[in-house]
Amino acid sequence: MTEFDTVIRNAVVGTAADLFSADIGITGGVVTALGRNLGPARRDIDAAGRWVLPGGIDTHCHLDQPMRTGVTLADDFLSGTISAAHGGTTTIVPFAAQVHGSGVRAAVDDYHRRAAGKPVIDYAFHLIVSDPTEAVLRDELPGLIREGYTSFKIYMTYEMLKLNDRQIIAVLAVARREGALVMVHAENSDCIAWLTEQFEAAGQTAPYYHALSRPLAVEREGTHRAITMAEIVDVPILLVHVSGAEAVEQIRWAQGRGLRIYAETCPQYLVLTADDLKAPGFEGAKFVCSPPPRDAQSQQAVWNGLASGVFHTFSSDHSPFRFDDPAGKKRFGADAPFTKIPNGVPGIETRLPILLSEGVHQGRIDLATFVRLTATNPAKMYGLYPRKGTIAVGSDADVVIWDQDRDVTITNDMLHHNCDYTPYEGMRLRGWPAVVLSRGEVVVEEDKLLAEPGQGQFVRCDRPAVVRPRARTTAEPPVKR
Ligand code: DUC
Ligand code: ZN
Ligand code: ZN
Repeated sequence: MTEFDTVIRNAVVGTAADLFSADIGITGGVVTALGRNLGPARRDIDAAGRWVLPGGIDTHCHLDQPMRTGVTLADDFLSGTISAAHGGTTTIVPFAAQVHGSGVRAAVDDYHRRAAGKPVIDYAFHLIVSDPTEAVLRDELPGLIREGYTSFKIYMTYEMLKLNDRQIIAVLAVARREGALVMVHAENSDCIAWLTEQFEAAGQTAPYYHALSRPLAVEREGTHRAITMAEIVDVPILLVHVSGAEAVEQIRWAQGRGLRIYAETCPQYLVLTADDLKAPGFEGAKFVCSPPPRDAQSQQAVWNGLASGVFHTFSSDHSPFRFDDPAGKKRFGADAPFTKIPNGVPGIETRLPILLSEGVHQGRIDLATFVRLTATNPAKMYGLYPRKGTIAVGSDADVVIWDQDRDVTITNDMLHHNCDYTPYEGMRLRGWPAVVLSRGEVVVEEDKLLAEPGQGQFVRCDRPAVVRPRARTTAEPPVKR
């Protein structure tokens, strides 16, 4: 008689806390036992000598998100999740983006339609709040938070998305009252606009000037202002895609003062620099994203922050625009000014291998930190823990068996996104996922997809533990009801 659906045998199991040898027993999609010499199973997977880690959770990626006219994201919920799964990610949290003049609930309905029948791994949604009307703040957000959409992103820049400080404070107050987490894109919009005008006037419009139009100070100021507003409202926030040494310094300063400031960074800020935007011809457009990649000093500051706990999550910010495509980076031609180049780089599949190779194998972070940044903390920050983000009895069997010493040279051909380039072309890595299980089902085995479209399930997020209100230290601000 079989005791388990599947047993992964002889695993070297890594969690955010421990590294231990065990068999992993799985029944009904859930881990039901961890121990030595587990009993018979319908399926045995031998993981001898391999690191077996929680499936990655990518809490910042953009799939099938409508863009400005004529520009499309290359990945939808099928190609995006297939790519994610091949890279060891088993849960994604992309965005349901509010369109100006329309509601947030309408966005949620729209994105559920976009996803229907497609994902091969589990998914939740963050909201993007771009138009915080009275109805959105009073009715829609509280209702949606109760229904499992417990985090929302707000922008300090981008014309159709940005909020002013008064609006940001109003959104933060709702988050505080309802127990939601606000993710902040922190860049000073007016400074970017002024710098951009100067470069345009001087005819300096090549892709590299994108980086110069958004210098460290632009991110530093936005970061400080976001921290200040969070402090005034007394609510935690998470600063997304932190790139520069000066922003890291602000976050470290705030954390040192006891503020609940959380931070995310991404692979592009570890292994790319602004010099990549100087590539010949229009090639630099491949690396145009916001904030832009920085320099070696900022890379080091970000690595230090990953190792020391300044950062809590490591996401891809996967924003896949095809390069040689009139609906992608070349929407306005192969010599378009940097202001016309869609912002974003693809990276949903390469996120974990880059961090494992450059971080763990290079000795910059340990394996527990890798797990914490890529799975456990994302689950905790967004209310998915302990169902997701760990290997423990009772957790979903979202598990990656790594071939941790495999030599890999990244080429776009080996990736499964629908993009025609990767910014990491030619990069040599050590380690790649060998077998990926989502709720106990093998979805990828030795580079072969075994999942069916629609196999991934929508998961509701609880209110994250990190945002539960604590006693105020200053007078309660009046909150409109
Ligand atoms: N910047 C963002 O804020 N989002 C998507 C991609 C990018 O470069
Ligand atoms: Zn952003
Ligand atoms: Zn983004």
